[in-house]
Amino acid sequence: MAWTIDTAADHLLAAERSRTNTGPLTDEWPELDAETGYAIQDRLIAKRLAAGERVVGVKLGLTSRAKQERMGIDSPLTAVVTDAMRIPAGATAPYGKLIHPRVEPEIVFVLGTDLTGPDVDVEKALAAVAAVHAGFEVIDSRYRDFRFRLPDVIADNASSSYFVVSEEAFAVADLDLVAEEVVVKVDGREVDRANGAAVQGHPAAALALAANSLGRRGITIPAGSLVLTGGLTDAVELRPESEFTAEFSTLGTVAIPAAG
Ligand code: OOG
Ligand code: MG
Repeated sequence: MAWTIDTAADHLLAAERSRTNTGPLTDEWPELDAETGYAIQDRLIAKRLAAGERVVGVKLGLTSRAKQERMGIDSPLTAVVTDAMRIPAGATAPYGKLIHPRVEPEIVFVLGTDLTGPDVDVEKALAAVAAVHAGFEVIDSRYRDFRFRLPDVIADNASSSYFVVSEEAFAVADLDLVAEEVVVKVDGREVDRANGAAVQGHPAAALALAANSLGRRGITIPAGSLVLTGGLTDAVELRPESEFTAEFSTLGTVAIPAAG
């Protein structure tokens, strides 16, 4: 079968709804490039919006060395987050809807003003930030064994599934975002740690990267958007019988409790 932007978007949405994973698109569509990957991502999001979802922000993927090395891709990417992907702080993950979930700690920004690339630097990015939160992202690739190339993961909206954002908000001026540390624990035992420098040297550099790459596609990140700046550590397999916590040095703790 010859793939099109539309059939690829439908295929990924069907895989998500039916919880059946699939081979990477590039296995059958070797000339698929990043640009067409974004066209598939746009189509997939348009279909989600047509079904009633609302865009609430942007997520970055593969912004840290830990994530890039694990996934074998050294280029960051952007994707879209909707209201349907948000789970309330303190709730467990919707395991019945997930294929092979993993969880990763992220620093999350809320924008106070619009941000438009392509000339955004760290300083401009920080000036647009109204609040900073601790986040935990649940990723769930539609591709078997999380095996994909860059255009595949762009098309699959960067493995988006769910995310949690802490309730408490902090001002940029009250934080050292580069030094901000996170410890990831499973059932109270540390499995990984990193600090804000892990994402592009500075979480606001990740925000600038998102604004600039979206800006090159003519897209502004509007005021009020959430921006998930990317996993600080490698992602950890998410299991219903365990409790997962990301304990940030200043931003506080986000947790995904055991199910049931
Ligand atoms: C791609 C999603 C990456 C992040 O924060 O790096 C991502 C993946 O690892 O499946 O969300
Ligand atoms: Mg992520």
